Amino acid sequence: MSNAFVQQEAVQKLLREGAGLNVPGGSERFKAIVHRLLENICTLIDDYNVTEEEFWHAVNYLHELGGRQEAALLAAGLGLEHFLDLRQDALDAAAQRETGTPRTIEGPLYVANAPLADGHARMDDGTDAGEVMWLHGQVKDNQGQPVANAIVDIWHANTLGNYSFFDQSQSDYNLRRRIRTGADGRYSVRSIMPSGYGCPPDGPTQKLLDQLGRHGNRPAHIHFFVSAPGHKHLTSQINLSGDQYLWDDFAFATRDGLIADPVKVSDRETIAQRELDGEHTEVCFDFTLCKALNADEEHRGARLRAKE
Ligand code: MBD
Ligand code: FE
Repeated sequence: MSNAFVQQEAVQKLLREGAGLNVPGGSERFKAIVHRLLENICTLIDDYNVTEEEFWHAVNYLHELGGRQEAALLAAGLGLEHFLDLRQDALDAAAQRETGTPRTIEGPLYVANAPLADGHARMDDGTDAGEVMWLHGQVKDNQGQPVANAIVDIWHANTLGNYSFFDQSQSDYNLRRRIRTGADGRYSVRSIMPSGYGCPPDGPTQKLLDQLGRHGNRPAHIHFFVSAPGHKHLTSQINLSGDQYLWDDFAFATRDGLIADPVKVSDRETIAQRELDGEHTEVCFDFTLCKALNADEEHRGARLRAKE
């Protein structure tokens, strides 16, 4: 710590007392973390000569963030959620674990318990005149063998970049489905092509991004949770190639190995087979799951989620 003021005994005593280090009770780990946080904030204030006006502006910003339920959105936008992925990747590499499909951030817009279907489902309610998307693929293990009884939990935005539940104009669970794979490990859905997402322009996240000279846009993407007995839970997304924000995602989720190329389908036999009316866009993406080392790894980590 470079700053002399924060090092003064009276300040150090205040930080210890603020974090409850001088009293019994509470959690040792939590106390240590809060102590570090307080010291970091005080050092920052001192190093940058943060004014009292700026300090209370920041406090009020937290109120705004909570009031608009955007704390998790900001965590994604500041790259903190991606940092957690990079850190898990590094831990996996250090443990020389096998790699499967890359992980990438969940984001703040998941809703639990979407309708569950075997093998195939239609995801859209038919009210959005978006281009029909036929999304399909196979869940495999590290030996390339199909994984049966995998749950592929899929969610994506509509043509306005909005997600059902958070966008109350959409029907319940629109563009949200869970598909259970059969012996062939395959999943397929009929849906509509999603558009990219943009942060609420009047919200606190965008307000902060503006001050950083950054935009708040994401490329068109589709989220997945993929889980199966004996396999490590995967949280990931695919990005659709051709999007102007493909490598300029405000949430830093784009990764090599997670880009799918949409293909126009006009073959009449394929159209008939899929019981579609005509030309549509096909998106194919396979997943490779790693073996779980314990039962915990089979499930997604705890996090406050809608309807869970
Ligand atoms: C999204 O759709 C999203 O996936 C993330 C991470 C942040 C905001 C909107
Ligand atoms: Fe998203």
